[in-house]
Amino acid sequence: MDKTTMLGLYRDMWMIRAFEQGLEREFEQGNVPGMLHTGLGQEATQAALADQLLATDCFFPDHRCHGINALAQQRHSGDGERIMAELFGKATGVCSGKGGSLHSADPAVGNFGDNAVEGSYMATVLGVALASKLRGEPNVACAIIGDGTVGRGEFHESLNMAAIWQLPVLYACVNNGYAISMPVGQGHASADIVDLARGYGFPCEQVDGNDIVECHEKIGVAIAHIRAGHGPYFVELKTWRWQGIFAGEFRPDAEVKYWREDHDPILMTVDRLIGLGCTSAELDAIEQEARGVIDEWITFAKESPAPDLAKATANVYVNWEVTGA
Ligand SMILES: Cc1ncc(C[n+]2csc(CCOP(=O)(O)OP(=O)(O)O)c2C)c(N)n1
Ligand SMILES: [Mg+2]
Repeated sequence: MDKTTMLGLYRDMWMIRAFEQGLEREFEQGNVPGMLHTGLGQEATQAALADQLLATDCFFPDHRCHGINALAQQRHSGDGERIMAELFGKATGVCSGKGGSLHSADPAVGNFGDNAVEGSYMATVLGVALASKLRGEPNVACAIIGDGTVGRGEFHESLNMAAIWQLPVLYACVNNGYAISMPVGQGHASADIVDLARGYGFPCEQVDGNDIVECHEKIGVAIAHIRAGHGPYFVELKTWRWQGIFAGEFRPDAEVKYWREDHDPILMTVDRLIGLGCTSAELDAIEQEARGVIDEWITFAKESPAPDLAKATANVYVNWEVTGA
């Protein structure tokens, strides 16, 4: 990977990390309603996807995808701050504050939104993919799912139908080792999810999800394959989330140290960039710039008005206003 591309991805990873850390801080102060699941530690997976999915593609983010949502919003619409405002439940959010973390969506930038029911969009993604195929458009429909979703029936139904119909679906499985606190090897027949996907007969790849170069390259190969009309592709991105679902750490100290210190996606990229001749000062400036942008987004979100109560039932369904009970 050339230095310019890597620096761009380094910046994107800092945008994600700063976004999540800022959000965590605000959440602890009671400024962010609802629950909070962050993508801290998984920045490389999201930066690599955001860099290569187009506004004309579609992606279904999971509950840790604030980063990809914000990058797609910023890249394709120039208003990433509206994802932050959405998380704060404000009228300026992409869903006017009604979506929050799990239902932030903006199809204009390719973001088709998450769903509180894990795995449900494994079915929906097929419809978007089928529409692209019937129209002859070279678009990719991407489902970003956690390892936990693999236990749902929809996971297998989706892979099966995508294979039979040769649909343009990218399955990006973010295997962070746990669903809630269940280790992946205890919840599934294989700790390597790629083993379970291979039986459906389309290309499957396992990737170090914290290595931005490998992530970017392998996702690029998958996207090129799908765009060329060769059918679905499955990528397992092996990573680790900093955050548990609940407060407190349940994982062994050595495992925490390995992932947070020795295999941190940002620190790994620093080593590579220094090797390419970048200076620490240059890299610090990129981090500070990202933090500055995110601080502005947080200010925007905090200063934005709350949604108008009188419009609480508007746009709940497309073209179908809900009238009072
Ligand atoms: C069908 C369904 N079952 C259970 C839940 C509750 N739930 C929310 S997150 C989660 C674990 C998801 O694990 P994984 O997919 O590995 O994602 P991670 O949180 O590790 O990123 C569960 C079981 C849900 N949202 N939907
Ligand atoms: Mg998981």
